[in-house]
Amino acid sequence: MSKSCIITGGSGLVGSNFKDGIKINSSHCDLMNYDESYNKIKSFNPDSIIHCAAMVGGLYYNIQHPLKFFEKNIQMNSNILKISHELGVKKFIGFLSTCIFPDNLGRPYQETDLHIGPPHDSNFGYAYAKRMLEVKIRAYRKEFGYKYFCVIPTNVYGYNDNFNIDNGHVVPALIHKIYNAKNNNEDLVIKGTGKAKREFIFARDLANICNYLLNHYDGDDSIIVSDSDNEIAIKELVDILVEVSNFKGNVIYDTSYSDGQLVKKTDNSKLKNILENFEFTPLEKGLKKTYEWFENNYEEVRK
Ligand code: NAP
Ligand code: GFB
Repeated sequence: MSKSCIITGGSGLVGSNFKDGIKINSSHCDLMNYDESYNKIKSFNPDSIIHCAAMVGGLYYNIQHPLKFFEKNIQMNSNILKISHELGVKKFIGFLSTCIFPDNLGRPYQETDLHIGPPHDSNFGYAYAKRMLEVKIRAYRKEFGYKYFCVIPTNVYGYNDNFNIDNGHVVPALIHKIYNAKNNNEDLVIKGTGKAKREFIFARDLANICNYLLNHYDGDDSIIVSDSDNEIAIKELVDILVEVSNFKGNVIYDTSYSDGQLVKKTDNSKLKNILENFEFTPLEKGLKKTYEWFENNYEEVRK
């Protein structure tokens, strides 16, 4: 990747897992502030932008803050696209998420399903902000002929995640909880029934796929990025995490918590046609590597 590729959100779970590119975060510029961000990004003279920056959080954080998720993401996305246009940035990747697809579709999601029905209520603020990112990217492409497109990752996990137990996603939240339960000899409490099903992708795999797409994909449409052959129930995820962390205590399911979307299965055939033989990191291996990384970096991780 040429050094003139800027990666916004470069300190986050996805952005930090890119091997090269100029990684920026809010210490370089607040993307909520157009002028500050325009001047900083102009100084790098980018010819491509991989836009990872967003307000991101797990199910329970989304349930609590629909307005904040909507407003912050709408503002950041509008600013970065306007800056890209003003600077004549040739290539741009925007990040959506499989949780923004219509809820209860009854079949695996395809890229063309994005706007055909309302998203799950638990994260409607985030979901509509992301859907407007897709609409805005389409409008810039149509009006100015830019090579801008969106990737639609499923649940991502890996190094440099947000391991905060209250606002993080399920994998980092459970890794942190297991770490605490092991050290304090406590029970491990899982939120919900464990029946919800998810697909997961290792952040390093997602970053490598995006790097390839930036340099080889000339299409206009969005692309689902998932390993859709490996959908598992949260309960199975818990069993793997207990195994790889060698947790020996009790596991309790607190069913007073919502499960969120029960299913968000994807059809990744479009990605598979572009990336024939990509080897996704097996979930057990990725979870073991992430748990060990968390243990070895406990003092510095976001929690
Ligand atoms: P993350 O770990 O929370 O990182 C967010 C990044 O955005 C951080 O580098 C943060 O910088 C930056 N950022 C936030 N607000 C900013 C602001 N006002 N100005 C400048 N930078 C700001 O998020 P992530 O999990 O890597 O997600 C990356 C992208 O993937 C997002 O667009 C997300 O919607 C998408 N995605 C994530 C998942 C998932 O499971 N994590 C799934 C599907 C899609 P600071 O640290 O300086 O605040
Ligand atoms: O990653 P997560 O928080 O978000 O996963 P979603 C929630 C699922 O994990 C639910 C179960 O089925 C929960 O019942 N779970 C069990 C837990 N224990 C815990 C726990 O301690 N913490 C958390 N967080 N979950 C998100 C969207 O949906 O997907 C976001 O809300 C984002 O907008 C993300 O796009 C990728 O997968 O449900």
